[in-house]
Amino acid sequence: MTDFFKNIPAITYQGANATSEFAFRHYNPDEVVLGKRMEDHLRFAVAYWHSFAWPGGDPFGGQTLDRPWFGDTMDLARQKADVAFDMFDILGQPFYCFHDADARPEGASFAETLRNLNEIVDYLGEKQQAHKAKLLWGTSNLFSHRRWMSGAATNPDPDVYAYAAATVKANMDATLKLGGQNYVLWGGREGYETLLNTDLAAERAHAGRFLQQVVEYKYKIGFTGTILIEPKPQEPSKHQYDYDVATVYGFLKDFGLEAEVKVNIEQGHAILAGHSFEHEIALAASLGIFGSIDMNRNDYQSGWDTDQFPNNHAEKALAFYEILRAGGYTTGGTNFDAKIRRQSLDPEDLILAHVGGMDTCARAFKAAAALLDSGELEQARAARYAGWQTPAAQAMLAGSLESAAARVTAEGLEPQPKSGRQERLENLWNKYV
Ligand code: XUL
Ligand code: CO
Repeated sequence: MTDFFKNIPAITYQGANATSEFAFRHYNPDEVVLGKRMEDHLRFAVAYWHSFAWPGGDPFGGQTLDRPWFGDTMDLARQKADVAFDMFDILGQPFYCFHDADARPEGASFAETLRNLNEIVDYLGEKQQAHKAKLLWGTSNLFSHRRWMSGAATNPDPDVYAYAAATVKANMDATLKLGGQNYVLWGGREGYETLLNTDLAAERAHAGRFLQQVVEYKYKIGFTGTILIEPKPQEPSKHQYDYDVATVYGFLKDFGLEAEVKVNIEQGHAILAGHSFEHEIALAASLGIFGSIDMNRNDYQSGWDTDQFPNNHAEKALAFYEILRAGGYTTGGTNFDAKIRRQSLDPEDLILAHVGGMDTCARAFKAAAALLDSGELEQARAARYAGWQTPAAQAMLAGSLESAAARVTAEGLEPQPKSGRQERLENLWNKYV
């Protein structure tokens, strides 16, 4: 154990009336809900980048967080991993996620960067052996270095496509080696700043071919995890090709990948796209491409991807309801793609941000599970659509526009509007949250 988190106890479940800050009030990993332990339902993960690699900058100011492991040497990278696994232990985290660039220093050449990556991956593998936390997903940072400024797979320069391919290959190898359950692609620079200099059709075609190559490579190396695309409409690019779940689904269909690739849905990204988090989850589930979530909350006023820790359980319950309704996670999980505020300097802030986030999710999850288990909402929904169970309605779907029209005259149909009962359902919802 390093001394970064010294004096911080391991966090345990102490119930809603716990007096210590360092306690779970709602997250009880061993509590069985709907036939499964909460830990196995929620599958929490820590994001390496926000917690251990982010210096606290914003567009107007630089580093505020002082961490003893900041720097570019392999020794510091190992120290960072030590502190990370200390935190996973304190929180009892079952999973973590990382980009290559979060964990290893950049080398002077691709070969050196790869050597650094492989060395740190071996070290992370040793840490995983000795600790509980395992890898939920690996990914490549194809957005921070200046070589990616005009895109990775969508770059006008084919040499950058090659560099992106080499980078993703290395990180898929790393993810396989660490037993990662998913591999994520988020295309922060896969988009454009201005259409004036952009061949949109070519860029989209290259992105599609790249993703096909990723899937081909997955089979070649025997990676049995899930390939996930993380939609986001913009930021850093003005427009990103993986705008939202609907756009990604169209893209996957276009390139024959809808059975191969699923989505990692982030709350803040959904908000930026003008959707609710639960909308994106429900849509992905209905299309058979729901994979995993990045859990955070956006500031509703700033319009930025603020990546804050969730603290509104009533809001998150809507998301967990859709996840449970979809049958829960398979390889996916709840990754806290969330960062403390830049004024939150203390080691305690980092731990307690996660404690609060986990408790918020657990509380949301339990409310959603209880409502789903009661069947009350699903019965109301089914009753609203009951008319579609009749043979006449089914025959109409199998028939034509004319046969439907003929029914109107033959049966003298005059549909009578019925209440949508929204407020009654909202009251029902409030009974559970
Ligand atoms: C950026 C974002 C990324 C992805 C992984 O908005 O969410 O951190 O989750 O690259
Ligand atoms: Co994310």
